[in-house]
Amino acid sequence: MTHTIALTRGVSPAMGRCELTHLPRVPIGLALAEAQHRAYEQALASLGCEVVSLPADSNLPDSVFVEDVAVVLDEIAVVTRPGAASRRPEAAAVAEALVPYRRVTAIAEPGTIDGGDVLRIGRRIFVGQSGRSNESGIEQLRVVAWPYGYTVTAVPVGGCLHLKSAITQVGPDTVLINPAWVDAGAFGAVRVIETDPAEPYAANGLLIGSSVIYPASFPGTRARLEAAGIAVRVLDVSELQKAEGAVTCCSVVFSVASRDEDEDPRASMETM
Ligand code: CIR
Repeated sequence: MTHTIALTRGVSPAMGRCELTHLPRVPIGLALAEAQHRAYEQALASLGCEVVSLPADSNLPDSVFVEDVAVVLDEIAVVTRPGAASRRPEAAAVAEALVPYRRVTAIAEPGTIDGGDVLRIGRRIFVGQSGRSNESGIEQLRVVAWPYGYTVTAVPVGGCLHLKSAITQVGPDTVLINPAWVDAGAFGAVRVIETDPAEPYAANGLLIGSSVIYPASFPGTRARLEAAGIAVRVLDVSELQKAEGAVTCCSVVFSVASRDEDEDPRASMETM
C-alpha cells in the first residue's frame, strides 16, 4: 500500500519581492495569499494527500513555490539548482525534508533546473529549455534518471516561465496545453486539451488521483476540462498568480509506502 505526500512551504512574508519575468509587479495581499495557500493545502488533504508543510522563510520571497527546488521520482529525489540565483538557498530545507522518503541527490553547478520545467508522464520526463533550465542541468537529470528506466527529453518552450506554464498532465493519458508556447508533438501519443485562446496562462493544473486542482481565473479552459470528463477542484489563487506561480508550483507530490509497510527508508544525501 502506498499513500501520497504533498510537500508544501508557507508563504514568505517577503513574497512581494519575488522574481518576475513576464508579469509587472503589483501589490500582493499577504494575508489573502496565506489564506489561499491554506485552502490549497486543504484541497490536497481532502484529495487524500498527507500534507507535509515546511515553515515560511522571511528571507526567501519565492520559497512557497517548492516545486521548483525538487524533482521526486519513485526511486530518488533530485534537489535542483534553480535558474534564478535568489532561489538557490531554498533548496537546503527541502532537501532535508525529503531525506526520510528518498535517497537525495542534487544538481551541481553549472547546471540549473527549475522543477516547474519538469513534466513526468510515466517513465518519460520532459524538461523545458526555458530561461531557468540549462543543458548541463538537463544532462545531469538524465544521468540520474536513466538507471531507473526514465527517458529525459529536452523540449523547447517560449513565451512563458516554465514548461509546466505551457503543459501539464490532467489525466492518465491527457495533457492540458497552450499550443502557442509548446509543441504538442513533443509529447507523443497523448490526448490533448487546448487552453481557451483567451486564457494563455491556463495550462497549469495539478492532477491528484483523478481530480485536477485548478485556478478559478480560467473559466473557459475549466469548461473544456469538464467537457472532457475531468473532475476539477477550483481554487482562487490570485495572489500566487501575481508572483507568477500557479497550482503545480506550490507542492512536490510523491508516493511513499504506507507506514506499516515502511522498510528502513534510505536516508543519505549525495551530490553529483
Ligand atoms: C519565480 O519567478 O521563480 C517565481 N516568482 C514563480 C515560480 C513559479 N513556479 C512554478 O510555476 N513552478
